[in-house]
Amino acid sequence: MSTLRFVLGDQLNRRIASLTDLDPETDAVLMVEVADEATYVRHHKQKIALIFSAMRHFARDLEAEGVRVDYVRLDDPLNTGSFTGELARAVESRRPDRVVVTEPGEWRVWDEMRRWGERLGVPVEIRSDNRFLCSRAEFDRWAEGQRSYRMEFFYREMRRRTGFLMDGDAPEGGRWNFDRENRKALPKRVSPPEPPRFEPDAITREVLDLVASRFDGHFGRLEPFRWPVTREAALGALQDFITHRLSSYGDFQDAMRAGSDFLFHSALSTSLNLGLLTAEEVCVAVERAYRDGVAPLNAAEGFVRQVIGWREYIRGVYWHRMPAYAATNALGAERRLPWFYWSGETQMNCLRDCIRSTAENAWAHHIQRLMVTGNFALVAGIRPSELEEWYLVVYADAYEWVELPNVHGMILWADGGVMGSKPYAASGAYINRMSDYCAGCRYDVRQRTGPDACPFNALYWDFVMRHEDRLRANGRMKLIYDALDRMSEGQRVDIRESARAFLLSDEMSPEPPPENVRPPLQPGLL
Ligand code: FAD
Ligand code: DLZ
Ligand code: SF4
Repeated sequence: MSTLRFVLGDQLNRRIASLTDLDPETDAVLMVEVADEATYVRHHKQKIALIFSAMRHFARDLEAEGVRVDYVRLDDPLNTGSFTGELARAVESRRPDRVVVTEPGEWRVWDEMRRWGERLGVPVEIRSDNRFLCSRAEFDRWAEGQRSYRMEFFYREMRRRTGFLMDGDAPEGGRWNFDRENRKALPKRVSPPEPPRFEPDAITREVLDLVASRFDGHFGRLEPFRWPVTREAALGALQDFITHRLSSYGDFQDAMRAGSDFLFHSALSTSLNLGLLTAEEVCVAVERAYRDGVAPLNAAEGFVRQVIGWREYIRGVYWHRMPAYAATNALGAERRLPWFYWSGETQMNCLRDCIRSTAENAWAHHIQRLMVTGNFALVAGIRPSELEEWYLVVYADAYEWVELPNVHGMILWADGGVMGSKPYAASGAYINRMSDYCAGCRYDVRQRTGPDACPFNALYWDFVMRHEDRLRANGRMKLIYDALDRMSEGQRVDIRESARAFLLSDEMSPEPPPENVRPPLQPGLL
């Protein structure tokens, strides 16, 4: 029986479900670079380069093994530009007995994939994505009957199931979660080591040229390009993290520092989400480092929680709730996304630095995504669909299965609390405590209202007042509403006026300034 095995651009693992029973004698692998995927949102230039380069390297390695690969390049004159069009062409020319594919990471593609068999007149087998430790069906069983979910309970189940950091039936160190230890600000004397840069080889250089010519108007800098594009390089990145950064990962997980883009984070998300690394192997490596005394428990547990907890939970929620999930807007947020999210041109130092790092690296660390760009959008009431598109475009690790629940649920609380018990709203005081941003800012973080006050402050309290009906009854918001109750009516009026003045200011305009003659989405000016 001849099988055509269709491998998508983020399924680059030799053990992916669609390749497990590959027979080089009878089978062929199909991989396609298509315009539809590169432009349905205008992805960051580095993200497109990363995916195309990693795809080409993966195809090369399969060919070296003796596997037949039908690899369609973006500039192939016969390329139809879509997954369905390219699969149809391959079925027409190869006439396989069946097509085998692994389920995709987006509902949009899944919906298309389910129709392939009927449309193309060939049996199509869609296999469960074995890059995840918890399958869609297993998550559905866990979530069944619950109106809202809590990551912490899911995480404990995953610890028991996988055995990571367990001491018999109990969690290693007697506690499931060491998050309390992981909230230190970064002392001035600590200099985080830079993660490795992987210099482009000939394959990557060719892709960089292609992206420069075809996607010049897309957001972000294309070079310097630093990302691992092969499994070998990704394993090197994992080892580098364990040797140089893991031991401080826990302590400084929530810290931020201007101009210091990676701190002690692993920067492994691009490799994990492409399939170059698996969740299991990174956790095995981190647990081994802990058991060998290379890293403390708060670091190892913090990392394992992100991977077998948050990452699997986020994906489970996505598939369990889609497609209805994306359509909710529980807080009725309708403001347009300000232009500065694309240009970086804002006087708010924290946002300027996070958007600069995003433009330069196609990456920002978690607390920047959560407490700066995300928190600002939450308290300013940005429309979920606009912010979701921004996050999907700008990060090299962004695919809808992971981007959407993080933005829609975790940040904007647009799901009304399905995923997280309370919105992650914070004033400037939080950013000041966890970073050095405020010292270099034109705004004053200690002022709550007035033209020089940190905009996060008035926007935060305005948010708390705006959503009082919905949030006051939430036990986790009690201290906040107690503080609001202590404010005088005059203070509340000042807050509302300050927030309103800022929201109407030029900073918040969704359009580029009229004198802006640069191509759109081009933050080379930063
Ligand atoms: P580390 O801090 O080293 O963490 C290790 C790994 O844990 C990450 O590589 C990642 O695979 C996983 N992880 C950690 N937190 C999460 C989370 N909340 N959801 C899923 N996985 C997690 N991550 C993405 O991979 N793609 C996205 O598009 C994405 N969008 C986000 C949007 C928002 C608003 C927020 C708050 C978070 C988002 N995250 C996303 C999660 C997280 O910010 C990134 O995974 C992390 O910054 C990647 O850097 P790292 O590999 O150094 O992570
Ligand atoms: C993101 C992306 C891009 C930019 N280009 C391609 C591509 O040309 N070919 C491909 O197979 N995959 C690409 N991808 C990743 C897909 O968008 C991804 O597989 C789906 O969104 C499902 O996760
Ligand atoms: Fe950001 Fe406010 Fe601090 Fe400026 S003062 S860096 S706007 S938190």
